[in-house]
Amino acid sequence: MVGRIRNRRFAAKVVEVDEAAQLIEPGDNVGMSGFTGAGYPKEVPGALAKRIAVERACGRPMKVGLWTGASTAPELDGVLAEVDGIDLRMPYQSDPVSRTKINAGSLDYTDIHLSHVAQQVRQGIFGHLDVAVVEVSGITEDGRLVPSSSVGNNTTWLDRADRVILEVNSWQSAHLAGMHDIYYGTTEPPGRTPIPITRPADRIGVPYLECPPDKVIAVVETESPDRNTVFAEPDAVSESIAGHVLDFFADEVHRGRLPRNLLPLQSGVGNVANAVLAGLETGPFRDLTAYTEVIQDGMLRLLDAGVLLTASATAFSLSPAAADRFNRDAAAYRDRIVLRPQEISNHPEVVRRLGCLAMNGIVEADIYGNVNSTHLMGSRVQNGIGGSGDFARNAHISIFVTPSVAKDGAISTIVPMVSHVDHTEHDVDVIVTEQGLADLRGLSPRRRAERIIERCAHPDFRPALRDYYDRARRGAFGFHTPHLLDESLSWHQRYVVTGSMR
Ligand code: 0RQ
Repeated sequence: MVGRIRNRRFAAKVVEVDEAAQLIEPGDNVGMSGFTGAGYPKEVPGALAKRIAVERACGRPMKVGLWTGASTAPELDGVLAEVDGIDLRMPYQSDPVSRTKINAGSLDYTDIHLSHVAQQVRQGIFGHLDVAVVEVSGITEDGRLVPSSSVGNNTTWLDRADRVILEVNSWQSAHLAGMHDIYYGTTEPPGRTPIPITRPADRIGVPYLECPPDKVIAVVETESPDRNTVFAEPDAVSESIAGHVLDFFADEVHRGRLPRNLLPLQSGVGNVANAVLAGLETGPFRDLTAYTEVIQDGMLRLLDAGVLLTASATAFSLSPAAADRFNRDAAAYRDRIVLRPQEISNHPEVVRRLGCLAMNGIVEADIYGNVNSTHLMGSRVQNGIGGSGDFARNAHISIFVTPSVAKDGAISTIVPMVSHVDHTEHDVDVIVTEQGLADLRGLSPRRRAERIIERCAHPDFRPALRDYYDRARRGAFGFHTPHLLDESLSWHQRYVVTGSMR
């Protein structure tokens, strides 16, 4: 057989997308593929949303539990949120429609560490998984599935679901075959054995996903691009942040604490994280490696430039232009990129063993080094914790990057007390803004406060932070981590009331 579906048993299951969507029942928990806009099913979610709208019009409200790898795209999260078709969403999202509904209190969202999803699902924490809807880039003659541009939780979905719907997307490069490393060695404790990755590009599994054909209830053929966001071109602020990070790395090398080719890099989502990668392109470091979650434009450019030798991740997160380029040249990247299940790409054991240098974006940090990655003004979720906690807690050095102000200077991202905590002071080694870099390692809380205010705060907010800290040092209940409790969140309250922290 030719084409992307080369197995007769699977080929016999090809149906129109509307027919496939009819096979999902009201109340089902549905595990869908997809991670940061890559490898998500492109057509079944839309057909399901249409069906949900029709059911509602007929007086039969229908919702499904929606589980994925991480964020997807408007064709999945957006359409299903639009028709109020989602009962519970987990573990990460960045969709504007979903975000609005979550923050309006009409959509339940459970935001969990990405490395925890598979084991919690295996334990049944979220209930039973009824259906898996998984995009693949092909099916081999002997019935194995060639994964697409993300792996995410697909092994778990295919393993746990009663029924499986496959989307075979011929837009995805046929040369993805062989790029994946699917590890089937994870078991539940007791009796777990070490994950034998000792270098970022080690391959410890097989290149294909396995799924018993009997479980497959429908196969849908698609030819649709991944829909990723375009990154903003690095601006002066993000270039300056990147410069501080590079100087810090150079100093660590100089002190003999990092090798000349650094340690495996992890870089989070967002424009600033992407800009730091762009900075590495022209920096002094060569022969780098990455053990990370997503391969974004900046990382692909580092591979192209030969600065990065190999990269391990669970997904791509490329702009349309970079995705086109990757699709043209995928064969050339096959030996240098490894895509793994997110349980492995984000595994604490491996992150600690390899000594990853973790760099993640944040919403805000406080003067003692606690970090909020997820909530605006303590109550509105932006995206989710994603993999930042998996890496930050276990990294060799955990770095958080942010511009010092947001919303045209109305908000200071360095605040007296964070309005929500994702990464505690114990997991935060370094904070960087365009103003400077604060290395917090080894410092007591009061010394951390002095360093963060001096090095990271914007000059417009620095005097007010100093004033708060000085008064807290005199009037707090205790002087280990001095706070004025009636004032510590007043900056956020002022923003909520007046539209500015000033
Ligand atoms: O809002 O678009 O309405 O203006 O938040 O901010 O500056 O574009 O930042 O793209 O670097 O993302 C933390 C969201 C930063 C991201 C976050 C407003 C700001 C803007 C976005 P507008 P920017 P970035 C592994 C790593 C958690 C997950 C993670 C993130 C919007 O990095 O989701 O790390 N991280 N995963 O105006 C109010 C503040 C604000 C603020 C920014 N202090 N108060 N609003 N904004 N700071 C990868 C994965 O897990 C997949």
